[in-house]
Amino acid sequence: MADGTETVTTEGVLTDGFHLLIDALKLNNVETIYNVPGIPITDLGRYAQAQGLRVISFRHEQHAGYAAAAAGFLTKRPGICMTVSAPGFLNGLTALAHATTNCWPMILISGSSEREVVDLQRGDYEEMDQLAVARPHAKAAYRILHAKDIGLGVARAFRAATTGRPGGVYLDIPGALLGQVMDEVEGQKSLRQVVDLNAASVPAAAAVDRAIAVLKSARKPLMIIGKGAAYAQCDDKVRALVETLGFPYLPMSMAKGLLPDAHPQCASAARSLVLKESDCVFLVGARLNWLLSHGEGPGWGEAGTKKFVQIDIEPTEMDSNQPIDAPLIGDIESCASALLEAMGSDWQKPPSDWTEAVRTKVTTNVERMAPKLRNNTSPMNYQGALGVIKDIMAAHQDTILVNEGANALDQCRSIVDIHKPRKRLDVGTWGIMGIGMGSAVAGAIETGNQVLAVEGDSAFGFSGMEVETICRYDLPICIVIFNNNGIYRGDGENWSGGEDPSTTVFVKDAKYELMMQAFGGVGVRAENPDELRREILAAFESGKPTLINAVIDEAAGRESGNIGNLNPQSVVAQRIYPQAKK
Ligand code: ADP
Ligand code: TZD
Ligand code: MG
Repeated sequence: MADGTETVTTEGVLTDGFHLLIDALKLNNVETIYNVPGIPITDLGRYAQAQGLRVISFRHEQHAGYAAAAAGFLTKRPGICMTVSAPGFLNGLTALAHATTNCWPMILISGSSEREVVDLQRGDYEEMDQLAVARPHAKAAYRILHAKDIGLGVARAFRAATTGRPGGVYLDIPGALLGQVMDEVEGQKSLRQVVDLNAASVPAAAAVDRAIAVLKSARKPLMIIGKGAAYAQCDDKVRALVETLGFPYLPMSMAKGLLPDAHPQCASAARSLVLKESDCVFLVGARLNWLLSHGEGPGWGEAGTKKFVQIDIEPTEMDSNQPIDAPLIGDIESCASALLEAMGSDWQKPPSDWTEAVRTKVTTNVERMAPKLRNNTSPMNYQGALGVIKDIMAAHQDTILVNEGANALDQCRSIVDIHKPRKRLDVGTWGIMGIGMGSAVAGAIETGNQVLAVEGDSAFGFSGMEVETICRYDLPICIVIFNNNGIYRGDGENWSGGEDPSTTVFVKDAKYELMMQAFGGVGVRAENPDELRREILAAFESGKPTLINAVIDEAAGRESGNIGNLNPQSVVAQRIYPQAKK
């Protein structure tokens, strides 16, 4: 300098927590972060974008989180969600718990306030002990305190999210960490790339022999394929296993399309028959949880008459509901390979009286349903509207179908066939509303494919503001709202006779299409199946954000869709309220 003093330049010499974190994510092949900005992570998002990551900003953290969870399912790598502290973190935590419950890898990175202040509960800006709050809802939870540990923390998060049964991992980033500096060269050396992220887990030979023996002895076998098998991304192996075994199979909802739903062994349309009559059930990446009535009750036939074989990567899943006669602990690809090898080339397919009985039932039920799917009424009922969507999905098989609601969910799941793996994103193991727009955004971003979101009007409301996000990123997402003016039905009454609407009904004939128009997308109304078909096809043609307000008969739905039996019953209601139905 002119005065002769020397300036120590730090440029190129030092790095900081912001950049080490970004570099650590990039080193582990992260391409996209789903986020909502704010203190202390606003600049982290800006710098990440500047460093070539795609940073998708949402309007609410829950939807950024659901996007990250869905990304984990679609890609078999942790989806990344980034939030601010306390309330932003809590908003994202719902999605992290959802990812853990669904066995999907996800990492929630939340900024947090000053440790010194938080830990003495002195009342900081957005004060919360986030690590403690996250722990019970996550597969693992870590906090990084020093810049030199960023590589370690990120590596632990990646390993925990994916290894064994996948799940959600929380990574706590105190704001002060981001500003910490360290030598650039040392910093780069401290970063780690996780090797063999989805490591194989090979089943023991004795377990394979035991499984083969049980499968061989079955006279009326059934296979149930769950979303763990879709997640595993060994589609050819699963298909080979199904076709070599020759068993009828039921796909759980997000396993639909792993084999095309029109596959001759698919028994979805004979679900009651196969669950009740089968003598051996082979579970592949599916849990015997509430979605399968825990493997018991009248729908499962006489208790104790079935044998169970199960493939799962999580040892403690075995025997969690029914006794498992032949547990195969390992990843699906390794287990399927071992079974196929042990079965050899002369595997005896199951007795044809069983497979033909199942096939006949499927054909009869499909034929019985067909005319209902051409129901051309206005307003539409669920079948008429879903008949259109079934046709469109058959003609556009790469489309990602997002689906939530009650009737809008249950009827869509059973009517609309899926033709390719991982093309259906829905409410998952918890059966939650609110996954819609986050899943739709992830579907579009992670695959580049057209997305079709079939949404109950209530379900849509949980994430509806994200239509702005969809318009902002100009994503090829077509939202169809099944608008029946409410939750389950739109014709509920206030049993007190008072003026407030019933607890389950919404504003009649709401103009949801205007929400999309407000942000520059296409918003239209469809009153009959022909209009619905035309508008969906126009949306696919243009690739523009589109919202179709599909008018559904408000009396068409059932209480709680297909799961009304889960509602607790009041012993006095029948006596007190004349309106209460049996
Ligand atoms: P669904 O709801 O479709 O029935 P679940 O979520 O209940 O499916 O079950 C998925 C199961 O798949 C979980 O028990 C999980 O541990 C298991 N799983 C996930 N990935 C793999 C894998 N790669 N190999 C084996 N099992 C897996
Ligand atoms: N909140 C959350 C997070 N998840 C839930 N599952 C619910 C509430 C309860 N719930 C259901 O289980 S379905 C549903 C709610 C509120 C909405 C059903 O109405 P819809 O669908 O308009 O989405 P249909 O077609 O009218 O049945
Ligand atoms: Mg509704």
